[in-house]
Amino acid sequence: MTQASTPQAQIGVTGLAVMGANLARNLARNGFVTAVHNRSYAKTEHLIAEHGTDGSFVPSESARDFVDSLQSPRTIIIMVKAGGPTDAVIDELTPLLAEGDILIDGGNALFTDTIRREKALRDKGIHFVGCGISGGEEGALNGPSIMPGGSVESYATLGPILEKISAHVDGDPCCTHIGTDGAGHFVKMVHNGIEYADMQLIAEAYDLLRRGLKLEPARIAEIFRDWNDGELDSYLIEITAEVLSQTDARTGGPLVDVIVDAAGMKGTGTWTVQNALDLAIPVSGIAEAVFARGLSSQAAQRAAAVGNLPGPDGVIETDDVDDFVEDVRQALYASKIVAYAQGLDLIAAGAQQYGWQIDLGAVARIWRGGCIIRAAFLNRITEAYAADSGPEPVAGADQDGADAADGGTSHQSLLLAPYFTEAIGKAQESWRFAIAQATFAGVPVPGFSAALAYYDGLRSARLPAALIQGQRDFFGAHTYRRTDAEGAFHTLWSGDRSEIEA
Ligand code: NBP
Repeated sequence: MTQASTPQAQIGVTGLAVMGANLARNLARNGFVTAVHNRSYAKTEHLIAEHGTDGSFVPSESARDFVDSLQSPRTIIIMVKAGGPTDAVIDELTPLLAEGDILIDGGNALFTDTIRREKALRDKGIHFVGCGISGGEEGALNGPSIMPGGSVESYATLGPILEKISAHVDGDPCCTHIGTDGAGHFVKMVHNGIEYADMQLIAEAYDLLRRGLKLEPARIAEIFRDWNDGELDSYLIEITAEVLSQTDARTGGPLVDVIVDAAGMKGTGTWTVQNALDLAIPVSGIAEAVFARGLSSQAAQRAAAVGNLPGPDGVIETDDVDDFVEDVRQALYASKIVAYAQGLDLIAAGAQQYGWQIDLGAVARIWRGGCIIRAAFLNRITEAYAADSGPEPVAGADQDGADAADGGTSHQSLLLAPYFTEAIGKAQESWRFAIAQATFAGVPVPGFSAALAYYDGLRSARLPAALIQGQRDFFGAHTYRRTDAEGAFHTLWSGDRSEIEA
């Protein structure tokens, strides 16, 4: 530990709760002289007392001393509660900063807040970098996945530091410049949305094995361990096996059986769906995951319905348990591919909407390590975007004409990358069978079903949207386009039913 006399710190962290403290330790362990500050000094003192030997820290009690302890141009990471607290810290620090300084928000900010903050600080000559950081407290300490936005210029200074402290996979850092202003926080938001979908799909697979096949959690843990050796190899599958094999000390039974079945959420999944709705991008896997958490938490409604709403008892009859377990595995894999494809579509649409140049292959690459959705399968996504035959923008796919829905994307689905087309092709018989069995047995699989419905919708040459356009024209004169002529048309429904050009 060193004392603040002359500016000596290379980077600073303000906000020393679990994430900030661990990030500061990570920086110090990687050889950066790290200034540390927190609104209440106790957390700063605690960090220095407990971990001061991790590296070189410069603690400060006041914001001014903290800023003065940093070499110019100053580089400061804010790790406080998102929303008002972030604005409060920015307001406190800004008058103390000089042109060219870099202020990084590593919290889970809403990307539109980041766009606003970046613009306000840019006008003052300060680089504001909204930076998604994933991996929880363990990731922050040992190497997270880092998604910085902000100016290209700021990344020249910041990039080498963040890349050094990030997780590394096959020698590559799990950090890249995502795009300008709010791009990093947008991608982090979608990352969290995909995390929701992935967890829901795993939970549905578990439910089919537990309730459907009546397997014990310890046995299901073994199945998940086995799955983790194959295509599904991922952090979430790995920790699922850990949770399922945990014995409850109080009851001696499986811990999962005594955990209240109401899933919490902090809001980033909801943000993802809200923004997907604004951009008219179907992220049904993420939406179903958010809704399923909502349903799980409706305790009173559920209690009133149990035993009172008729339906099957959830038991799946099968002659061959191993065969059905494999069907569930394939259903999980196919649904997961769809959920990721939808999330990447949303990133592509966000990039289009907000003017970001986002390399989707690089996004998949930096999600391979450090973050909650890290998975072997992300290599396949990176490869798909790198390959000549990978998903390319679709020329002329933008919607136009009569009252087309706003939004949409010209980006081609990941599902059309040969590797994924083949993977889903192989999985789909099992996928359909598992969903059909679940439906007959009364086991809810909203994530699996929504993914399959999306897949079948995407590959349909004709959709019933034609009828919807007819209905809309009938009651609201919204017009429709024809398959055989240019322009917008309206049928005089309450007149002689002739068609006019609108
Ligand atoms: P919290 O989100 O719990 O925030 C606590 C920190 O915010 C403390 O340092 C607190 O200072 C500070 N703070 C508050 Br609250 N109001 C403040 C104000 N008005 N002015 C200055 N400081 C204020 O901390 P966290 O869980 O470490 O998360 C930090 C950020 O990282 C959040 O945005 C979070 O969403 C994000 N994140 C968290 C995780 C995770 O796994 N926890 C993962 C990824 C991202 P005090 O000590 O004086 O009260």
